[in-house]
Amino acid sequence: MKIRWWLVGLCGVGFLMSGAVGSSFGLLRLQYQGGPVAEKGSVPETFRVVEALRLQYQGGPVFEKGSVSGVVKAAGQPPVPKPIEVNKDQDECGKSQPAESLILGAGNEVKNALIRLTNIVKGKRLDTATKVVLDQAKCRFVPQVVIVPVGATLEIKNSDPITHNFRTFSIENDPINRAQPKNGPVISTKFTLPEMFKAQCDIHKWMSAWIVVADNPYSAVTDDKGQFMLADVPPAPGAGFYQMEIWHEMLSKVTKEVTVKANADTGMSVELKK
Ligand SMILES: [Cu+2]
Repeated sequence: MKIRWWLVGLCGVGFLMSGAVGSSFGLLRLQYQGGPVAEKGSVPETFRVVEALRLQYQGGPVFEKGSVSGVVKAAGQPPVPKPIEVNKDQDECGKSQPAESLILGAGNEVKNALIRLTNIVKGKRLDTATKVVLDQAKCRFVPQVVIVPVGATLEIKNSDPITHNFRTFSIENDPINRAQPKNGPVISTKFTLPEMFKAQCDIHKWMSAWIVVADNPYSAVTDDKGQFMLADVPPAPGAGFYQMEIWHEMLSKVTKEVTVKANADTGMSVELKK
């Protein structure tokens, strides 16, 4: 990605001069100015600068820890996709595969919803040394939604005795499009910019996953009971609140304000509409 470094530098000076990190981030977000766009691309330059500023999340020790936990449910009775007929490699993949685009529990609990705090700028360290594994096993991606910190390693494995072709649809990060034969080497990669994008196998069309490249450590994916937990969250500065985004590929995206208290859990109940 091309960054106007002088512009980033200019914003950086303003950033440093405006005091506390939290308040200056909020101030900068308010300073968006609409007008003619001289260089038009798929992502406007202004957005790119804001994305660059988002990387200024500061990790360190958290002395006053709270947490946010809860359950995500689907409203009403959204239609659950039918199993997908398998037309390739049936010996390994079976005759059908369950559709993973919407998995609901008995009480409409949503599996694989993404929860993240979007405006937190200070908290625990982002673990950039970690290795996150995305496996292709029994002709499915495991997990189906995977969170990878910016700069951390994603290892894409193939545990099946057949060939898969791993392909991503990223824009900010370099896309990947590589065949991965059985017993083939692990594809090891790093993503440098926060972004959420789809991945798929070109050979087996039902295989898809979402990769979430996170620039702060406060994101989670719901389990098969629809539950999530964000741990070690410091209370928002100035008795404020955080923006919590809840997203699922087939349902609505919801943003909620969440207040975090030291040594306490904040319970959230989230309903996503179709
Ligand atoms: Cu495949």
